[in-house]
Amino acid sequence: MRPDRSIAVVPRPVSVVVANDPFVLDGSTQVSAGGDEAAVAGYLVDALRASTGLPLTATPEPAPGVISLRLDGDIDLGAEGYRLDVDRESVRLRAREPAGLFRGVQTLRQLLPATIERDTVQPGPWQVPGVCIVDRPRFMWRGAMLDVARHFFTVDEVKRFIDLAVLYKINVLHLHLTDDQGWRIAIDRWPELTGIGASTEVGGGRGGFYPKADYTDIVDYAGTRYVTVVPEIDVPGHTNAALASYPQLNCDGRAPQPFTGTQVGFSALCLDRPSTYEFLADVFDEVAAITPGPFLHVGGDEARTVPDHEYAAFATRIQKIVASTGKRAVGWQEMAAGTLEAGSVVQYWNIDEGPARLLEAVRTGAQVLLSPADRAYLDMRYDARTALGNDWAGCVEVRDAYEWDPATAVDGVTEADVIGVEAALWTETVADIDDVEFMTFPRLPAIAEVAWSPADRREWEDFRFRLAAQAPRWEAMAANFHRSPQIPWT
Ligand code: NGO
Repeated sequence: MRPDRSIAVVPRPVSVVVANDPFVLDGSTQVSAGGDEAAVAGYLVDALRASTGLPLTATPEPAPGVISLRLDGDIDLGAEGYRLDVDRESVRLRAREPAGLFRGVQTLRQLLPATIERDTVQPGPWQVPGVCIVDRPRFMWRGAMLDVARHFFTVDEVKRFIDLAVLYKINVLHLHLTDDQGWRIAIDRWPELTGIGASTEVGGGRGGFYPKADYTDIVDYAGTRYVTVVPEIDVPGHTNAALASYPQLNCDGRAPQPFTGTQVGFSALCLDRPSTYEFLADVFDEVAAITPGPFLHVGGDEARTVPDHEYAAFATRIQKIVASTGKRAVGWQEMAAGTLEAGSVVQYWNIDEGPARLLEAVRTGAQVLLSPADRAYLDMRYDARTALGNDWAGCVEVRDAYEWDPATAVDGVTEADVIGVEAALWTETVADIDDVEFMTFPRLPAIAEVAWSPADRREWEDFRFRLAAQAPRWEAMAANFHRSPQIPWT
């Protein structure tokens, strides 16, 4: 494969041909879009205005010297595919759905000079190479998980995380909302979950939670970027914060102390008390009501104190509770011990467990979401010198995050069984947004390309150079990142 380093787009598009003269934005450039395209056009204008200082506006009129966005039913590239044609006269972006236009806008951003990402006026020139790009994702689920339970992150920080992720065409934000150290989402019928359960975090900090309006704010913001929020309420293990809030969830009827350490596997809801199921029905009902997306994540990982047969029965039952809210259940791979509902998604993470349960899950029709910890866990150290992070799955450098294929990651699980790929940032050691960015970049773009680009378009030597070209963009956005020695940064 001959690397075309002049077109440094990540994830690599399905097809790129450089055929024409470049387009240059100037004072007469307009953005043309109809009513159905207006939202994405507005986003594009906002993205271009601050740094170019150009008087760009979105107009419904086709005009010369134009960037045009058009929905077009004949663009047969799926719900997120797009076609981008650039020549000296115009930039034409077409897609069947607004989400496709939005993904195409991210490509356009990356074709412009990195200074386009600054928030003050820059000199230009604002040249877009004369390309014809045809593009569509390999997998429909291209996720990023943020653990807001071990350390709490504010609404603005979560929005920042979304904004950085969408540049790489991530389309799912999985929020790990509850764990031993904190319960982060308000539940009206169980107010102490946040009254008590949200009051701390790892290391003993003040914690925090999202009132429903804040959660809705995040969901709406994600929606304007065609990102689906998948909320996770982790049960029956990882529940010390809930157990500390309500004595009746404990088998001995006594609430434990809040937990600010980092051990896992010690807590579990009392599975033979009726109050536990009232609690679960209320919680999933309230979370479903404020979640427009089709999925609720039930966790299910590491319930080490629950006997196997009780766990299996619970895994079956919790999926029924989710189904009764009209949503599809997602669970960590342990959930496959239960009987899987049609439409359930099993999230693979634990590389130390053999494939048997996953294979059984796909035989019964479940789909697999891939987050193998030695590839897709953003909380693993990059190398032995990384100050932050865990290392139970080894060190995960950029190349490890990049060089694997979803169709062969688990023996016997084929491409058709895979719904997608998700990078997971656990935050035991990640305390603020600078840390989040450091662990996320540059590995999230690597995972994003695994999830988006066709296997035969992915090649490490080529990726290294395209990834290096992202650094000036992160610098322009004041985003922290790890200067991996594997990447030829300039
Ligand atoms: C495990 C565990 C999490 C930890 C994480 C750290 C899963 C699914 N459960 O992954 O609680 O935070 O490892 O890497």
